[in-house]
Amino acid sequence: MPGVRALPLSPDASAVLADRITPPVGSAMGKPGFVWGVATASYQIEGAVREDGRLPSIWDSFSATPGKTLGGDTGEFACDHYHRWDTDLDLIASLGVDAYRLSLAWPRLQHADGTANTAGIAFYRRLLEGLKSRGIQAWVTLYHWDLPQHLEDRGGWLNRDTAYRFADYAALCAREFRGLVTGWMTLNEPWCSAWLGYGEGHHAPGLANPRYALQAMHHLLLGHGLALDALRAHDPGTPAGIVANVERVTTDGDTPADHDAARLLELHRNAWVLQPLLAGSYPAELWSRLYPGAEPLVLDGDMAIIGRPLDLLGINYYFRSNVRAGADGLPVMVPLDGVERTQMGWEVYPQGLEDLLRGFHARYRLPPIYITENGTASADSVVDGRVDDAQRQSFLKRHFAAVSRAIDAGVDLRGYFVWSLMDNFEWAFGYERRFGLVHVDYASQQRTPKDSALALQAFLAQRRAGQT
Ligand code: IFM
Repeated sequence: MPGVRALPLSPDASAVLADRITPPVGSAMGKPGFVWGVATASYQIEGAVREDGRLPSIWDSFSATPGKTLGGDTGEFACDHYHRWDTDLDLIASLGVDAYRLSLAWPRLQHADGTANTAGIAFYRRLLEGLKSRGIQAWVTLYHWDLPQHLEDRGGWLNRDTAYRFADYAALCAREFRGLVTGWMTLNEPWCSAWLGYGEGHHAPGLANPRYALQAMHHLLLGHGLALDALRAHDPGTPAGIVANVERVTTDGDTPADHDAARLLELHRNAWVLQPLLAGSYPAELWSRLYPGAEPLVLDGDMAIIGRPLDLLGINYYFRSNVRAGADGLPVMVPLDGVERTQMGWEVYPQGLEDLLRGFHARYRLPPIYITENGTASADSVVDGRVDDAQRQSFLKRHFAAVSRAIDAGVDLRGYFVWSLMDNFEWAFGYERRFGLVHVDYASQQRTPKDSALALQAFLAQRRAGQT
């Protein structure tokens, strides 16, 4: 593979590496049928932002604004995947995974008047056919944050009309790509779009008002429900759902107020998204306690659209937060000392994933669950052709064990996608933070599988041989 450095490994070395990552012996995760995959997103890897009629997105504008991203990094070139997709697919195939989770760039697929951009469609068709010919399932997210800028210019997710434009785009994708997609996901992490993008301004479009965030969330979820209808109308039979990021929240305080503060923050992180999707209502404490006056405008019938049954729910999990109650009883972040952290500063807390999955299972009627993202960033570098990412291997092994325990406890969990296939544009943190199983040298675009990639490859080979 040009541009990819692969390590020849002896069988002994492979076995050692596999052991560093393997889920517990006998786990459902080691059985045939469990879906193993890797994940990426369009703006984070593609580059080629001005090619073949692609329109500007909110992330082009945001990252080009001084001070918004670390080092002023943008997605202009990223991993140059738009040109290297074929060898990148070979790389994915070489890992031995069953599936690849990717996202489509809305600004590549529709012109500003809503008509189809045939060059963009041709790109994704080549990609999806390339996956199919390699025997790899395509799990496709419609929206991983790259909103066309022209829609933001008309209010973005604050404008109810964006939800309807999203449904039109979903219908186009379903018509064009049906037969090539194993699972559809409407939105990736609406919490991040709404809160980081409209509530805090750390993400595009960079607005900072909780009232905006609650309204943007409502339109995102409405768009999700309308898009589900469109996917089902134009690609019936292919499972469709949504991806939510979730966060474990605990308190090290010992007062009832501390526990209430943890409950409130967890509601803001998780129930804000999951409750409307799975139980048909918003948690009203969002506006009665956390953000007074921020109740969103919800029209008759909206909650029924948002609550359409899901065929699948993607869960993205990374860390836990610790809080205590402030003087007003509201949550205040109190980072714990002496815990293991990643390059992002996030606490490594695998138990949180099991806790959350068991909690959701007890509270909601869940559709089949897929871990659509889990992984870690570390300051990896290539030394003598090798990347020794010991923390990632240990992180993954401990999270696999947590997932396995959740399955044993009765959660219908059917697949796991590592975030990410390769190092990429980590949004406001630019290229410094490395989440990949594969190291990317951005100057040369050389890809070097890290030891975690080799370990995953070795484990999946053992699984195929029935040795897990
Ligand atoms: O890189 C992101 C991804 O785009 C969405 N989920 C979290 C990842 C790590 O921050």
